This record gives sequence, structure tokens and C-alpha cells, in this order.
Amino acid sequence: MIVSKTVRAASIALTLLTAALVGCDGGDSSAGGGGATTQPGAGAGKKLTVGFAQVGAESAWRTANTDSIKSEAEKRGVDLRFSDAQGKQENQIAAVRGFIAQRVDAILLAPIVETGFEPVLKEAKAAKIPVILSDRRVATSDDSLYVTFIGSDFIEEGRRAANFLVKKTGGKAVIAELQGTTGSAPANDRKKGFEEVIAKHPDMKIVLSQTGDFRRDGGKKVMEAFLKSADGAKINAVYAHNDDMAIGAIQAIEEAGRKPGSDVVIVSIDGVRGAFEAMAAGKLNCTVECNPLIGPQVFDAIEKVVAGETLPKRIQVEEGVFTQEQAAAELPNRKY
Ligand code: GYE
Repeated sequence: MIVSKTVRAASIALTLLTAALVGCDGGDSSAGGGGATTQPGAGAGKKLTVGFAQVGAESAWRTANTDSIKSEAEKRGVDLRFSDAQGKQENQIAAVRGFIAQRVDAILLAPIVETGFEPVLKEAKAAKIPVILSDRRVATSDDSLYVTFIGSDFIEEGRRAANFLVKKTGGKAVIAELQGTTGSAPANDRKKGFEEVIAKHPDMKIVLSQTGDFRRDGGKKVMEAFLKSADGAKINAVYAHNDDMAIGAIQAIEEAGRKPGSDVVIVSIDGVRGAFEAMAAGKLNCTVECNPLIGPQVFDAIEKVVAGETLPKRIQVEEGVFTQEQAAAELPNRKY
């Protein structure tokens, strides 16, 4: 179903429905979370200190996400210690260790990849510092290592992108896929959700698939290589795991003398301003919204945790789907 606008009530209903469908365990109060008890230095009236281990600045989505968290911290008078890992997990692990040493009240972690964070999360738990996962989750069998995961349903986003493509192509497409950062939750899940839907359509096939690391230059480079490959001439659809890579791919397609948006149907995820501009110009066909403006939800959660409240393990972000027809009207409303 194409959702024309993120109408609050409707999307809350959708969110609840989605959570139910994918079996998210919202409301599980048995899982305690990493030290969701009284924190040192977080008493009433004291300024809250929060360490934020961000991924980097790889995309317009990420920049909007950083701005949202920074500006909300400022609004609430939170002392935010910000670390940009520049896309490297080892930097992120070092940042979390640094926050533990500083005895911050809470740590906000946007894990670059799903695996490899358990040791440092155990250190935070031992230090009784609650960790909130921002936007991406980690793969762990021990969900006491974090308090809650606040983010989008990436599998559902992948399904929505595929559903659009099914409708647009009548279930016939030779697809090139531009994957996000290898090993990241959004890359894994967006692939999974998309493949789940196209598996029901025998005339839809992903013939080429490679990572563009969620970056515009990555999307362009990979698309150039795709177009030059043996299957290049056959590609009539692109599925990009984010808008930045789709925008890079659009450039590559144009440079190869083909028409993005018509010769090659393109669908991507995020809903950044650049995607709306590309849709309004007829070069991108659809973007599935992934809302980066989670600062208010993040600090609501942190304040509750520090106050000793128990949170659901999963806090969902609201989002919709937008097509070319809606792009011009929606463009002035876009905040990222
Ligand atoms: O889609 C992409 C960014 O983790 C949801 O990361 C996020 C993704 C987003 O680089 O643009």
C-alpha cells in the first residue's frame, strides 16, 4: 500500500500493526536492560551527561540524524559528548570505552555493524551505564546488554521498496541492487525484506548486487561497474538501500546515456530532500521513508531510563512511502 503522507494517527496504527507482524517484543518488562537503575550523577536537578557514538557522516540521512540528536540535547540542557567514528567500528568501540571512563549517565550507540560489540557492551553493563541503541541494532543473544533499540523497521522498508517495484514493473524486472554498509542492520534487513517480496515474482531477479557503503560516490562507482558488466545492458531496475547511493547511480546511468526514472526504474530508501528533488525531476521513481529525526524519542527514553523506569526493548519510528507524483507537493514539507 502506498501511504501518501505520514498522518500521525494512521501511522501509529501502522506502527503497532507492523510491530505485531514482525513480532517485536515491545513491552517486555522482564528484560532489565544494561543497568536501568539509579545512575551516579543523574540525580534530580543534575545535568545529564550522555555519550553519543555516531556512525559517521556517510549520507544526508546521517547528517540529519546527528543534527536531530544534537539539537534535542541542547534543547533539554543535556551535556552531549559526541563522537564521529568515521565509519570505523574500532573508533566506535574506543568511543564507548571513553564514555565509560568518563562515567557518563547513558551511552547512545548507533552500531555501524551488527556484530562485534558484545565485549564493550558488557563493559558498559559492568559499569552500570545504560546503553541505548540508536537507529541500528546489534545482533546479540543477550538483550540485557542494551536498554532499548530506537529505530525503523528495515525489513518492512525493504518490503515496501519491493512492493513498489512489483507494481511499477508489473512483476517483471532485471534488478541491480546497491547494498548499504556490509554487515550493518539496515543493509541486512533491507535486502531480506526486498528479497522476501520478489521471491513471489518469478520474473523479478536481482542480477547484480554490491555494496556502495551508503555513500553517493559508492553508489556511482558500483553502478558504473554494473553498467559496464555483461549484464549491464539488461538492467531495467535499481534498488538502492539508501537515497544517496540512488543519486550516485542516477549520475552513472545518465553518463552511460540511459534515462534514470524511465529506462531504468529506481527505488530507494530514506526520503531525504535530494531524493524528492530527483523524483520531481523524474529521475527517481520512489523513496521509502526512514525517519532520522529521532532526537526527541531518544532523549525521552534516556530520561526515563535514568529515572529508573523500564522501557520496551523496541521503540519504533514512524514512516511512509512517497512516489514521483507526490514529490513536488511534499518537497516544501521535507525537514531533512
Ligand atoms: O538509511 C543510511 C545511513 O542506519 C537507517 O544509515 C540508517 C542508514 C540510512 O547511512 O542513509
